[in-house]
Amino acid sequence: MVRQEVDGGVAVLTLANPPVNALGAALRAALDAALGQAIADDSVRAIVLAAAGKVFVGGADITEFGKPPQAPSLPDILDRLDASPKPVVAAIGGAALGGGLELAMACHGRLAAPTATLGLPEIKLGIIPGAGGTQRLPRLIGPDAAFPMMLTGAPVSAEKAAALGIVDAVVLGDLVAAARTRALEIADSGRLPRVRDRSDKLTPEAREKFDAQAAEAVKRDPDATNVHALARAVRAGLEQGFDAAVAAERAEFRALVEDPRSKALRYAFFAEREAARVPGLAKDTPRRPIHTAAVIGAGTMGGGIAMCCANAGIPVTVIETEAGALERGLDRVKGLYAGSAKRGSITEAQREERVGRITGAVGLEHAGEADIVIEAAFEDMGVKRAIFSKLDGIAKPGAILATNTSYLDVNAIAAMTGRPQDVLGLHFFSPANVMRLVEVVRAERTAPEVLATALDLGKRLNKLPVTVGVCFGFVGNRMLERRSRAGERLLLEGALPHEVDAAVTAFGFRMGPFAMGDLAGLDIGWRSRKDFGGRAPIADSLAGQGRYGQKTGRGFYLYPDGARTGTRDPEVDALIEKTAAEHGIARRSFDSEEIVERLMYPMVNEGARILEEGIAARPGDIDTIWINGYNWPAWRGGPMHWADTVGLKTVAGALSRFAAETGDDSQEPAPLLRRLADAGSRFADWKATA
Ligand code: 3H9
Repeated sequence: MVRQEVDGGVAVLTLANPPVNALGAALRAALDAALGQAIADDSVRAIVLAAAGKVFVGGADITEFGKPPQAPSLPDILDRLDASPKPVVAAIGGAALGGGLELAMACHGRLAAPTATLGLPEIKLGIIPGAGGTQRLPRLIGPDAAFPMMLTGAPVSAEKAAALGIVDAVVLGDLVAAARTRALEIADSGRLPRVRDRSDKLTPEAREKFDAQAAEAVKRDPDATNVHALARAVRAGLEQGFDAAVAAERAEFRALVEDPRSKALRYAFFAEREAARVPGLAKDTPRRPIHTAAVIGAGTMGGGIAMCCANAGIPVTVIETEAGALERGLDRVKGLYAGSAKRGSITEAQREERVGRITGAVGLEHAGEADIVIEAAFEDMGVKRAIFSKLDGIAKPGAILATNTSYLDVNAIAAMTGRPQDVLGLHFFSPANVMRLVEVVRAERTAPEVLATALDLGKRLNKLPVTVGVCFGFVGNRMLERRSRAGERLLLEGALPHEVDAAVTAFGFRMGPFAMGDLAGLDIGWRSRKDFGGRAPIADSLAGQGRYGQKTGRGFYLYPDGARTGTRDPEVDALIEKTAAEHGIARRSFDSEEIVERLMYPMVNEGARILEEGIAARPGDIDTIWINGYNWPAWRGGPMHWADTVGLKTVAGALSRFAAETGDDSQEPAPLLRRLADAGSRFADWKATA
């Protein structure tokens, strides 16, 4: 796991623990032994720490968290580095994250390749750095630069790391050779620079700035236990000696590993990666080459999808039925790119390049050359059927034909072509150029290589593709529909929109369902219910009065003078009361806990049906969809993980009660949920049998 080569007085230790050189027990033991050996070897004057593969070190092995500790620990290894009489230089060729950066910071020098990225992302896993990161980073770059970096967890580029002082230099040529030279220079100087000994960056101004940042962070996210812990750990380093502060950090880290928030975030990390593997789809499934794309429809969705292609370097033709719509769509895309360039999130050259990859055309016949055609036309079965039957005669043989439908039957769309094996759904989320989630809808006859190609394309587009089966609304919208229905029912039974929204934001969503409805436009659900059925008497009455939400200044809330946050409208309260009376429903009050249960348990129930029907392969896939497409709070791990933490017996019992109270049998626990609840089991233990 650690290769050792001694040459010219330098021992080069190369970590080789694919795929990301995570610092698991075996690698730690090998590294500790190799360091011990190099330090003891009289022919060695200096040591270089390098890594095989694209990643330097991806951090501690997250799978070991919560398990009995195995020596040597990472802090033990860092103690060895601190005590080393010989210089150790880190040659950082790729990502140095978490424990990886902590390891590098305990070395006496750090050089990075231009492609390296460096960061302490622990916060995203609900923890804080646990091997001196909260102490060494502030000593290297000042607490006022270190705290925001650890608070966001976002890595910095090699160039930025050099500018900040995290690495000594960026090396364009042979990184290991440069690290050898640097290690010998340090050995010759007779002085071992240790980050732990530095205090030059701990200036009164930097401390003051950090204090303000910490106060603000804690205020913004008062429930985030790890944000509080991070602030305390950094402060400990300013008030106590290094060793005492490291001990304080370690105690915080250990406590956080047991925090349910961290457990949920770690679960979500692995669920997201597992979602990339589709059961039964062989790894070596052949892929079709994708060099060019066509997007049908220049609306918000089509434009966003075209941008994703252009951003990934894929030339794309945007197709419309008439020149005006095309021009408006392309102008919108250009405007979005101009905005990004103005904000500095892309360079002017990138803007030009990306805009240059998008061509407009009128008429479906322009889709003939594309390797993949993504239809993003109006959400109407008739429109989609017509497009696909025409495409069948236009697209070149072997082209992948994708529909960006959010609800419709992809099997029926595929049946409009003589090549259903080439057809699947790619359900992007709005705005498509921003949202990472894509539901990849595998239809009955989609060929494995078409699915595999689409999944690869998703990654190329920097998306998070999750494979789902065909049903109305797939995974995300099908469950959302349950929540919407429950929301309407709550209003009739006594809750008011602002109470429901407050309960949902307190649960952790950025927005409640009614504020969200107003933002998206109440006309959308209204039209869709007209087309597909479904009842939402209150939302429908509002939409029927032309109260579409923010865009008309009135919906569930009032938005006077273009306000972005709504205020309560007594007329809506009266409408709700009147509608409840018409339905003969006696109203009562609900507390937030009950509101959350009423809204979320039916979603979990639908999730159970989705699993049993094989629409999603794993509970983790459902959770990945909800966290990344619907803003489910990641620290609650997604609806299925959350239900496990609540206890499935409790969830099933409550659903039976809702069914009895509302007379709605569809609230009864789904067979899978009931089975798991009766067995005292969890979704996490469930495996598909088919
Ligand atoms: C930490 O360091 C705590 C310390 O402060 C204190 C210690 C005392 N552990 O993402 P990918 C797996 S906390 C275990 O697809 P990429 C991953 O599950 C850690 N496994 O690759 C996947 O497995 P599979 C702080 C890990 O090239 C495979 O590796 N570090 C770990 O797109 C490939 O992963 C982080 O939070 C891990 N640390 O991206 C960084 N990392 O193939 C977390 C990955 O079976 N990691 N795996 O599904 C990342 O952000 C990305 O993996 C990385 C590579 C950018 C490194």
